[in-house]
Amino acid sequence: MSVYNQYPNNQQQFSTRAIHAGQDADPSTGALNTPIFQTSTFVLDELGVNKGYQYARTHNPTRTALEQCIASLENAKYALASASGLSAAYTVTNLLSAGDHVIVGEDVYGGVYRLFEQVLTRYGLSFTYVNARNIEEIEQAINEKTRLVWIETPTNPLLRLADIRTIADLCHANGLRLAVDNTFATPYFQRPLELGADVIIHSTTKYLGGHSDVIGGAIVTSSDDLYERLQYHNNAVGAVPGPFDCFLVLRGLKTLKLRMREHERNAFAIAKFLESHPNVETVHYPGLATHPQHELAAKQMSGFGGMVSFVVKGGIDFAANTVSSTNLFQLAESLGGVKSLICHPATMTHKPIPKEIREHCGIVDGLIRLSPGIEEAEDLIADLDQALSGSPGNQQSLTNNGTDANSKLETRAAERALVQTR
Ligand code: P1T
Repeated sequence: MSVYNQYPNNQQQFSTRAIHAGQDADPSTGALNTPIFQTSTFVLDELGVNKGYQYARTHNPTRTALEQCIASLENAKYALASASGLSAAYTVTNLLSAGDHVIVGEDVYGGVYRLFEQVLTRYGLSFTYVNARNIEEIEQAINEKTRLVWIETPTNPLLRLADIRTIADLCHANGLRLAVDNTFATPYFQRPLELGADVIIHSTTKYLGGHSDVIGGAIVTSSDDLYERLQYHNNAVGAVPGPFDCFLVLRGLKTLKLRMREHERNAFAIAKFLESHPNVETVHYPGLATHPQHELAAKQMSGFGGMVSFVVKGGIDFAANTVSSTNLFQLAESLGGVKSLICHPATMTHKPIPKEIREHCGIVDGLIRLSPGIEEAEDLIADLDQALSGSPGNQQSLTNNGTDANSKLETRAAERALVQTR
């Protein structure tokens, strides 16, 4: 059998696999932990004979260990590690050809929207954005060019759900593939392939890595055909992670279950606190009985995840004031680390989406996204409580009117976008 992607032992429990799958002691030295194989190339035994590795863009043993572990956790046959969540998304779109059409759940991560709209439309792909909570909307968007349906569930940042099994059935009845971004739920809480999805993508930058110290991505499938084509493109395009980054994600996976339980516990406590706060208009958290898709969440997930978002009264001005006033919650993009983060999606993570589309989806200026870490819930709640104090109409804000606050945030975001394009 090839050294690549041996089908892991999926009979064992989740954490056992997180610690052991793909991670036997190193056969050449006995090292308990998978070493960081910091090498670009591998010496042949003789012409045409190698030890399973030839060139590190194609395969690297540290990466193989990570791929086997992620495949095992998703109950999948194969995983491919990628340089980032976006490169994983991009590699999946390499399955398509010019002229193909993709149906996308509308409130996806802003960077995915930017990849689709600003990059891939130039290559002749087209995208239709739908409310993926409504199966009829997906069905109506299918045309003879449609090849793929792309959903996030729960979504970033509104924590909306899509019914994976129902959508997978619709896709398969129409000869389409279903791709699910499982970054928010993680395989600890949701395994989309078991519900009929064809391919999963992850930003391993988030919960899988878990410590906000690495950028990475993964693609997961159980289809031999898809794996072969995805592996071909991963190598041909070359957006692969280095061995140290693979090591960091592999290290993070070992504690995924423990961390996800804590993230969820904190998210739950915070969501309940926010729900009864006088300055909060709406709370989005699938674990709350008031979440419109709470029942679906309970059915297709084994937990409700660690992310919470909420809309403050007072719009942009009070939101700007709140995100600038926390002490433990750090104002930053990204999510899924042990240290709590707070973010203003409209001017940060979802800035690439035009304002009218953002607002149509519900990503309003008063929306704040939280990624609670694994600090103590009572400290996190006290931090939010002091940040939310004051009156939404009359707070000491960054500026004294909402338009100014908005333009200040927009200017900062535009400056950042400029830096990013350099
Ligand atoms: O940042 P990267 O590893 O390339 O992952 C992209 C990505 C893909 N899918 C989802 C659901 C994501 O949330 C992300 C990245 N998101 C952020 C950086 C963020 O702050 O929302």
